[in-house]
Amino acid sequence: ISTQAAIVGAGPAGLVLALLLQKEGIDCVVVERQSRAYVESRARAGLIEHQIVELLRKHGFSEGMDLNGVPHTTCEFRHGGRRYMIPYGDHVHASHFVYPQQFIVQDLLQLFISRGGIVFFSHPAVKIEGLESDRAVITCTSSENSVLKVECDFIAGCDGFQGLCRSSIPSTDTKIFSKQYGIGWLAILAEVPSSTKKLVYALHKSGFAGQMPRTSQITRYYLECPPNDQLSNWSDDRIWSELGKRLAVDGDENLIQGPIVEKRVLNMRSVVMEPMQYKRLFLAGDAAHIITPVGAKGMNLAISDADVLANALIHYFRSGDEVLLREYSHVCLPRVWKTQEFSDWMIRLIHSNADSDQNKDKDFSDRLRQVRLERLQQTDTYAKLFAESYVGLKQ
Ligand code: RFL
Repeated sequence: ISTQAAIVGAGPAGLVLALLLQKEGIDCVVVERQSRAYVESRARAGLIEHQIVELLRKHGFSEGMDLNGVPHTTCEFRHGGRRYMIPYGDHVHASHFVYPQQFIVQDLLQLFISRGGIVFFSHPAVKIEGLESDRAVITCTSSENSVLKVECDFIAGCDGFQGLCRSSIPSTDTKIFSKQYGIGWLAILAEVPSSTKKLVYALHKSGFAGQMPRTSQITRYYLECPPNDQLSNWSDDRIWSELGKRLAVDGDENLIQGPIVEKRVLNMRSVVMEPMQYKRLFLAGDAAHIITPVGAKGMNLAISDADVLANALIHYFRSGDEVLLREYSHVCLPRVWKTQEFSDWMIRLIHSNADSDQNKDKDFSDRLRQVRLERLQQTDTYAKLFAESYVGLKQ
């Protein structure tokens, strides 16, 4: 088949891009490695930045989020048995939305398909050719062993960090920047209401613990652990006991225990590729950069890239002018790096071992963490800077 823009990947980046192009009458198709049921149930992110909420609303993609999402304006840090409430929304007059990623994907897919959009599910892209010629070609396979060839003017590589698109770019034409923090997180999904409606970051001497409400019945928890830790080290009993210990503060903490439905170990690392484009191939979202989940930014960056790429493609198909396509990386990367800087700051705030695993340094870092929390509570300008990055304002 032939189209103007072929989109690889039906995650948040690929679907927002598909809808924005569809809205402007640009012909596009999406190819996706997994089945529809799989992508619609993949629970990952949950925190949507203020400017992404505005973007989804502006284009009419926010019905589900507006009905079922929950606005958040305060987060809570815990350290040394004390709570530090940060009313970040008040500092910048803006709020986050908590609405799980799988629901966003469901909403976007439903909208795109109901408007006539085509998604080839269970069709992994296996080969990309013709990037240097007039038309590029993506070859996909399917479970029936049939082959689908998609010929197009441009390819949007929205296929995540493990996808094919980034690896189709010659390594001599790009530079990869990466950082490993030497820290692991056990990411847990539990079918329980959270004990508080706020996002909680607990800085404990046994390691970080996080409590992030997702819906009234589902909570995401995080526990710091060694990188590459084995899941077999984490029985449900041990998880609840560590959460109880690390989240404890003076007062009324009541951790509600219940079924744990998912657990996985994430290694804290960040990667950025520059530029985010090669000839007819443009990367968006996790395909171009990944970020530690500390500041809850990955999905937000992915949607922001999709918006920039959609504008560039729409401009090109209307006018034949390639200027915005040439500018794509230059427009996206400053935001990506500002977000990486914030995430790096957050990681040092909530971990005492982000720079070194030596215990004497840990004590020093711990004092710095305490000062940072006090300044967040007491110094308006410091808190405002945090709030701007955390809630995600236009930068
Ligand atoms: P996705 O969502 O990975 O989608 C890529 C899609 O491409 C498909 N694909 C292919 N399709 C065809 N052919 C191939 N060869 C293909 N290879 C791959 C995949 O099947 C998939 O459907 O990338 P996208 O769109 O760039 O979106 C990125 C976000 O998903 C990611 O950054 C976030 O989930 C990160 N993240 C968070 N981000 C936030 O903004 N806020 C959060 O609160 C937040 N929490 C999280 C997170 C990520 C987590 N994990 C599991 C890493 C919490 C966790 C636990």
